[in-house]
Amino acid sequence: MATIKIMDPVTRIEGHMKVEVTIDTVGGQNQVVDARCTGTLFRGFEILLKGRKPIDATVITQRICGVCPISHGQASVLALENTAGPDYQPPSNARLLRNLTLGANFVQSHILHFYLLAALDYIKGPAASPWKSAWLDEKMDSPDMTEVAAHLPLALDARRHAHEMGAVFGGKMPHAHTFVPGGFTATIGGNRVGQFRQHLDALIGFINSVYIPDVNAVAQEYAEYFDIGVGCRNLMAYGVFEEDDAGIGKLLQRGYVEDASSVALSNFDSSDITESVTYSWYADSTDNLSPVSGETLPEFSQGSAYSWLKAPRLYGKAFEVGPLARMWVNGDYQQGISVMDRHAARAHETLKVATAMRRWLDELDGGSVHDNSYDQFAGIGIGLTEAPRGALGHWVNIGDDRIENYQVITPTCWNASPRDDQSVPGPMEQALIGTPVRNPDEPLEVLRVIHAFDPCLSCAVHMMRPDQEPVLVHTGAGC
Ligand code: NFE
Repeated sequence: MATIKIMDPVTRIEGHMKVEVTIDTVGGQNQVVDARCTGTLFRGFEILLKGRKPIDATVITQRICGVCPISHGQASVLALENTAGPDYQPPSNARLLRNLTLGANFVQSHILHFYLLAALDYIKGPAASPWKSAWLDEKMDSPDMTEVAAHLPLALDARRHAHEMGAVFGGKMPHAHTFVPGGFTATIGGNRVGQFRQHLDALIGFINSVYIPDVNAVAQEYAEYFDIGVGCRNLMAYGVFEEDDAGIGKLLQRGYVEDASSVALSNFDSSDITESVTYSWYADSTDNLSPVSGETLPEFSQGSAYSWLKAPRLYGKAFEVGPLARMWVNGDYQQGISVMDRHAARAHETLKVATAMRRWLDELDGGSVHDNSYDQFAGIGIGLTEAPRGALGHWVNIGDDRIENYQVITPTCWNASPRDDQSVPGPMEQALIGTPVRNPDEPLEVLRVIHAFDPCLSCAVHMMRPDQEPVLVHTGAGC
């Protein structure tokens, strides 16, 4: 008989998510046969940006999240600059300083994810908060997993290096105040380049000698997870880390693949994206709008809707985004799509970005960091970039020097989306279906699938209804 299990909230993710799975016996084995992911809070940043000065968008949207704020800063400056036309270019130094600060944010986020959010599904942490992990299976006691566990304090130190590195040109972390349309406001004077390089050298040492070997060790011990959590097999990236001032060449290219094709196509733009709200708590009139004309009209009701996340679709189809999608589209990692492939691709991306940062430091010169001819722009602007968790887009419409409309589609909206108007489940829901479960009363394998996506519901949705108490339902230790 089928069992329905609800995890609310799912722990060791950022933000608040409920996951409901139906478990049944298939071919003599318990497995997930249906899944629903729910963003339980409403974000609303789109509404509070209306009527603001355009330049405020960069400050305000960074507050969407403390883990990937630099990506929101980058997306907002790209959107604002795009209102001046597709050819607008800030100075080269601004491009490099943005790359370096965003790169620092990627590195800290990926290290945070593996050691603090995901690894504890495979290793036994010290018996003290915040490490304490549930006992999931006997493999956690293996010598290799015990060695990974011993590296947790090193990861904390590495993450501190990454945050301090980001603050060198960001002014502070997590929310930098040096990202502005027209350029950047930090200079490369003093010993900033030297300080940045010191942190970077330490981090590259950690990534090479600890992080990648630890991911490899977990992947070897839990090799069955190369076959679990496959999902929709469609992968998409907007691309990030501009390598030229025109913003065309990127360290990680734009593109998409369907059905895990090895050849990525890049001939899409944001007009090919729509957001379905058939299963989301938004007005039906906003169904399948392009974000250029998107609206945020919350309408909480029961009906068939079950999430505050909308369901973004490219060409009407669900696409997974994130490090694996980026590395796949770029041709850097195409070994497979699964729980372990997501961890492996993320670790290899960390090294690729950190290595490129050395080159961007060398490319900085004594030229300007800001285009002083920059003026307030008007009209529609689109900023497409990547956050650590995947493709991030900001869409702005400016009239009379005020924001008339602002739309944000975050990576977690792509990955943790509910069903769309065709009732097709979102990428994470698809990845959960088929997951083998040892004990249906404690479906802890489900957590490993969810954590591999590194969802951030803070980015996706935010505000709660103050008239209701949060409900905590857990299926067992670790959930
Ligand atoms: Ni709150 Fe974020 C990233 C963005 S996820 S972490 O990475 O945008 O949706």
